[in-house]
Amino acid sequence: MARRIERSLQELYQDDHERADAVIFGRVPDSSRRGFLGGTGLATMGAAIGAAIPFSRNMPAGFAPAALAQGGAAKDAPKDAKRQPFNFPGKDPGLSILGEKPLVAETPEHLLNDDTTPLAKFFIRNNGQIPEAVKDADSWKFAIDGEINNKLALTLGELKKRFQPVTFRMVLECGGNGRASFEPTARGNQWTNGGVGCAEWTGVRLADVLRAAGLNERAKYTGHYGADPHLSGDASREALSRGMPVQKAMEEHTMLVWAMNGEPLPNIHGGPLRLMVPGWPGSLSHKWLSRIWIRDREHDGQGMTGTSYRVAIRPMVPGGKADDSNFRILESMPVRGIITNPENGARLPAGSRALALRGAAWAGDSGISRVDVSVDYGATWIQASLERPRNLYDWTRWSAAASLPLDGYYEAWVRATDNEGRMQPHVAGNWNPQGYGANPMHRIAVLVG
Ligand SMILES: Nc1nc2c(c(=O)[nH]1)N[C@H]1C(S)=C(S)[C@@H](COP(=O)(O)O)O[C@H]1N2
Ligand SMILES: [Mo]
Repeated sequence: MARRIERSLQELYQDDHERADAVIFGRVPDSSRRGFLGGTGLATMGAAIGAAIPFSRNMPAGFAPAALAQGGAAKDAPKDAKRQPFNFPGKDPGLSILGEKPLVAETPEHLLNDDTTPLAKFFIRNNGQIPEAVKDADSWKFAIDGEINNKLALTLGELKKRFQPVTFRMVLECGGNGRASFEPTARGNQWTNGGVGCAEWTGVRLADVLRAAGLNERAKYTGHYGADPHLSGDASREALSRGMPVQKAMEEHTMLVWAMNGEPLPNIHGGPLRLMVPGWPGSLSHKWLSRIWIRDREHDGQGMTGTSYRVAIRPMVPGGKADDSNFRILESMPVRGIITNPENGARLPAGSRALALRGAAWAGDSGISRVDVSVDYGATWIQASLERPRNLYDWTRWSAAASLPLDGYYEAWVRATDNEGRMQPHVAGNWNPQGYGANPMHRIAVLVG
């Protein structure tokens, strides 16, 4: 009996959140009833989950339990698309495919439990075709032109010899990470939280190379070009061509990289040579990099105009029509924390009274000042202990322990705060048509007994 309800509710949640909420909770209640879940709703939900809910008194009304709520690929893709093992040489079969043409795959939160994300688990985001792997990496050609005093054309071999190599562990995050949490659905790949990874990047500082090129007084912005063909195969179109203000290009951690976790940069991650522009949308970290054009104005390449990689300045009506003049380019990424252990849906043996939680948090150009977790729907919070990041733009690993009074259904929530005091919200805010900047708290379902 309970099983049948569970299946149908799960389907209902996949198809129509709002209706599922209405079935479980009754009509969306007025604010005076907030925080109280009525008798029949609670019974239905307990049956659906197959367990008692010890902290049900704290559940906000209209609340979709993490055990039933579906996000990401499930929203758009066929129901079982997310379950298909990912089949790509050198990659973990547990990655979730968000798109095949172009190839896009995210890393489920529980596969981000390593301090340094292994190459096998690192997410993939392409806008165009994947170019063929280069055999002799050191002969790869790269040029800088535009508003500079000395035109620069170098091979990767020359780049390695001429400039001082550096290694930093840094987060690379897709600008659309978190998009799946927008309501109504925003356009683009439905990333949950897995458009992110934290690797050790080896290369040279872009600033050193730009100093050798000699930026002139008109130099204002970069424009990036790479070797990946447009999806259509049309040679006159770029798969992607984004850029950044020269101030960001001159930052100490902005790099030209040829190695990842001590290995030659894999082709799928842009080898032989890519940009690594930490803290800002991943789209700036151009793969298969062949050219940087130094411009006297904001770059206008593929991905720079309209509402691409832009967020609303004044909030707009969710799902409404965008006024392009109300948009600004997304620069630093917002604060985000995730639980990487245990996995969503974990089952602990009956009688377990402690829950050990582990995760990661990061915040664009900022750092993490604290991470809090809750196992009682936000009524009380436990401050996590933080590990010291290795360098700027590294993520902060955190851990926390919560006690569980009884057997039953729990949710663990995590909420990270950046160095400016900005916290993750409960739900995605500042809706925009292409879905940037969604960073609601991450939550997982845990069943004891
Ligand atoms: N040449 C090229 N560079 C690119 C892209 C692309 O499509 N083509 N995608 C960008 C985007 S949107 C992201 S999020 C990152 C993803 O890097 P990864 O595939 O190594 O994880 O690469 C960026 N660099
Ligand atoms: Mo991206």
